[in-house]
Amino acid sequence: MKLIGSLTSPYVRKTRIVFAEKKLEYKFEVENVWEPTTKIQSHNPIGKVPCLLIEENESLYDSRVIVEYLDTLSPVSRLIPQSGRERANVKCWEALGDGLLDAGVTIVKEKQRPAEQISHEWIERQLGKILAALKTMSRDLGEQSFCTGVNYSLADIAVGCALGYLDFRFPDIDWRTTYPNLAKLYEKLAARHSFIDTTPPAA
Ligand code: GSF
Repeated sequence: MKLIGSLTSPYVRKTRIVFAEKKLEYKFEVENVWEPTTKIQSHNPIGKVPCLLIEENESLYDSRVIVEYLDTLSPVSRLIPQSGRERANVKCWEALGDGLLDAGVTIVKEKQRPAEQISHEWIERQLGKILAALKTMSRDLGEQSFCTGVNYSLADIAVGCALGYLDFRFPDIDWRTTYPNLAKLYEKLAARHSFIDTTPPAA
């Protein structure tokens, strides 16, 4: 399998962490999808990474689809419960982490527009989503060891990638002071090899 991605994308990071936790082999191809010469659309018509090539002409895209597939490939370290409410809960945590990322990526892109075109109202709206997501993460984590209780799961990976992205792109958001329980969780996650090996390079 070959994963197409970038070293800075938090969605790609989530996928690489799952590869590592599942102990699955893969090749990693770095692709800059913002270059006009990118060939990403021959594998993913939406033009985004991560994109997983299963065969030369067979691809899977969207990190949520890829990680769900990877989890079925090996019984090592099950990351998503098989069914029911438990499964939906883990996927909802993932949606929360990814939703925070979507808002963050939107802000980063908005700020790259020419100064006179930047909408501060739009940025504030996205910032509101980030802050609301953090509040919900902290409330639902409570004093548990991991997002859904005692077991490490995809929920923790998604939340860890979201918090890591805030450190990377939004160092002014002091989520550690506001939410010490998230800081405690993140400290545990950041010590895992899967997180250490996928830390984004300094901006
Ligand atoms: C989001 C992927 C994404 O936005 C997923 O895979 O989970 N829901 C998708 N990827 C960005 C890179 S980044 O900001 O992480 C991307 O490839 N953007 C290219 C574009 O044309 O929007």
